[in-house]
Amino acid sequence: INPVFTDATPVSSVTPEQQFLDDILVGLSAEQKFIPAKYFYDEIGSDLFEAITRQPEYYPTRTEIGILDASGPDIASLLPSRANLVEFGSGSTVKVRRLLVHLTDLAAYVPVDVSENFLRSEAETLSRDFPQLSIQPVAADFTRPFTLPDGLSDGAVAGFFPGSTIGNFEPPQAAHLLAHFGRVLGPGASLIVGVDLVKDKTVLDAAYDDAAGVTARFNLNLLDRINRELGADFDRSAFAHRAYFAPEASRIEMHLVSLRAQDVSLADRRFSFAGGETIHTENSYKYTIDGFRALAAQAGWKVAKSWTDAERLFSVHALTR
Ligand code: AVJ
Repeated sequence: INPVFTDATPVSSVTPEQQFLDDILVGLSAEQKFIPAKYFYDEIGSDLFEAITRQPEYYPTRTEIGILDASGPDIASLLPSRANLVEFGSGSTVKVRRLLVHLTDLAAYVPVDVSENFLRSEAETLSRDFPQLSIQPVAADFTRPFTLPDGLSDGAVAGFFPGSTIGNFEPPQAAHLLAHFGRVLGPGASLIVGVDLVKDKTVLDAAYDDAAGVTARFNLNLLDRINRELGADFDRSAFAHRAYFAPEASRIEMHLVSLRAQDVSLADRRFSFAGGETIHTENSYKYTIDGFRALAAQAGWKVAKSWTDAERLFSVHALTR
């Protein structure tokens, strides 16, 4: 299975390496230093994220899977027959498999991901387990305009955006992204979205600072990655992981804290850190069910149905246009 390259994304003249360097230089030059969260996911970072999802404190993944298993028949009945399912940022196929067992008359599954190799290998294993399903991967950045493959059935199109990835965007950007999904999917589309919920601060803090230190390694891997790929000289032992729920913004913030005053060199530049100064590495917004429904409405979607677990830890929403 070869991924289709979307032609709607303009060919950019900067290489991914150049873009990575530019983004890090911009982030380290800011008053509050920051690194875009998308850079967590090199090969080591992706493995560490998988390990995070197995930590007892990290409830989102297993809770969302439980909701998908329970609501699967309901979701299947909401989708029109012979629908095409488009997953934004498909990554591993663990979650969509839980839906696919219920969506037995799906016309095609369209995984969309920037990582072409991963996309191809995941599509191949999936096609072994669902031999009747037409799988049509698209190698694209889902935040940018792209076109769906030619030759999808005339059936309606449904989007799938699990994992509370929506929480990594500032709420106005999250609304823009939901509206963008509506344009990509077209008129009459549905969208199934997984959204993490606001809850007790101690539960949230623990989920992003597990006792085994896996999330800490995930966060610190950013510095190793910058050293490896861009030739910087970060001393990772001089930084510490910090993650906490900030209730005013309703978000988890992750930072790397400089444990002493120090300088770091990168591309002939030096960046100074005061002791205690931080690099902001991630935001993970948490919504109430009504708060997320309002955001979806703002982006032009109607909320068909919302599901949660018994402890109200996580939510899944079916939206329609
Ligand atoms: C799956 C990207 C939404 O915010 O919970 C997990 C990433 N960061 N632990 C999340 C993450 C630290 C995760 N997302």
